[in-house]
Amino acid sequence: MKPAPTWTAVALASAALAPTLAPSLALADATPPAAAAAAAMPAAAAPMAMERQKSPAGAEAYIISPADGAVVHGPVVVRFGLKGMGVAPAGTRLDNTGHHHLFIDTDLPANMGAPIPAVDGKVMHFGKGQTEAELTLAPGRHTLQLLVGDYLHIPLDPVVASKKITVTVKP
Ligand SMILES: [Cu+2]
Repeated sequence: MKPAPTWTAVALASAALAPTLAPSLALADATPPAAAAAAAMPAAAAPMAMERQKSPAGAEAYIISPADGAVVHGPVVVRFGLKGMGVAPAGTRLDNTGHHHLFIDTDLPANMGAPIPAVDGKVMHFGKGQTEAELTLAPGRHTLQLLVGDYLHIPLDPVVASKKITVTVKP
């Protein structure tokens, strides 16, 4: 008859311990989410800002060709490279994808929170998921730079853009 009371005592001790541990664990867990929620407040308070799609860590856009500094004859075929994420047509919402935009003789947009504009001869969208383009450029020096946009043409966060390269088109 002795073992029965011993078991009961052990069970009671565990039951008594559990409620003591649970609240302290809950408190410890609550601190980081509360801090994160506070940090997220300014973004949530700006309903007009469009939510940017996240780019995967290490994603990179680059111009495969022409090489930076190349001297070429027109028309110029520009080949777009993308590492660490995929290409999807505009309008297709898929995680870790986007489509290319080519900036010719112009800087990337100052506002990365808005859809990339289409500017004739300066900013081209490749919304079908194209990975190259043939350009007719006037003779002389030109700059080329890629910027990846999401299904709504909004740059990703963090921004995935190539280095700006320079090409010289021979007359
Ligand atoms: Cu676009």
